Amino acid sequence: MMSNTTQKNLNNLSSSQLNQVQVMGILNVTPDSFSDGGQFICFNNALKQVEQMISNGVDIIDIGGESTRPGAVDVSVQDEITRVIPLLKAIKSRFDINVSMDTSKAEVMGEAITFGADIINDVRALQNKGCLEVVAQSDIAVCLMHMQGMPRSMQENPEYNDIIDDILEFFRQRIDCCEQNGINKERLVLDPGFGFGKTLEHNYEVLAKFSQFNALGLPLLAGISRKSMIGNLLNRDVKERLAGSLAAAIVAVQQGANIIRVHDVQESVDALNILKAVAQYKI
Ligand code: 7PJ
Repeated sequence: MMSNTTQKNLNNLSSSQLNQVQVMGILNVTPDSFSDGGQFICFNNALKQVEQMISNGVDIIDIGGESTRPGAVDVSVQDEITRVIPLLKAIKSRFDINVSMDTSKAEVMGEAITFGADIINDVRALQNKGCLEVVAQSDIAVCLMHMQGMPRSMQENPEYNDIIDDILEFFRQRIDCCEQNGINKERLVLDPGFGFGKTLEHNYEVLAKFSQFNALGLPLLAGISRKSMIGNLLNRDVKERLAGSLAAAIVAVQQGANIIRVHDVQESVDALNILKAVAQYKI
């Protein structure tokens, strides 16, 4: 029989907490992203995809113009701006939806802020030159993601003392740094960065212990959708990772993830709705 503590751990989220979980839909406009690279390069296709995600219940659209997959090539500031800013403007003028900009470049952040982005999503946690300053001059939200190393080489030999402690320590340092530079803690979201400088085992340990990141008192984001941690565990090609991605997203939500970053919006909203239906009956 399941012990009381186990049951409590699986059920400790209230219905109202679950109702606040947000689905972030991924919109890649890079020619080389691993799962949908090139598909949305065409502007009109991108807008159709946004429309579809909105009708499927997305809360935030995450626009990314730089691929961060292992070994990806660098993109120039101008190329990234040309890819993402017209799309941001078009989305903001046509739809009433929150937009997040997945970028690590201060110049792109500045443009994104000017043209109405609601969140800066930085896989380098504002460590690049000028980022803290640009973000400090605005009042938008920022997602600080943990990554060990840099995309080109991050998967070569990732090592940690204690992966959870190491990530928590990184978060504390970045939060301090943000506060010292005039970015209030209230604006921050934290993300342990699945797949960024982490082995398969590291990724599952982070997922298993995800609830420990709640200790910092900030909203948490989990981005697991279609990643190799799903594919390599299940031996599934990128197009066959939906079930695994949904299961992992739900595990993260049950441990306190406030935002899930996904490719498959409709299916993720469905999975979340099952969790919400169950949560209504909890003691
Ligand atoms: C993440 C991201 C993630 C956040 C990417 C991919 C690679 N931003 N951008 N968290 N991943 N915050 O989608 O597989 O996990 S790009």
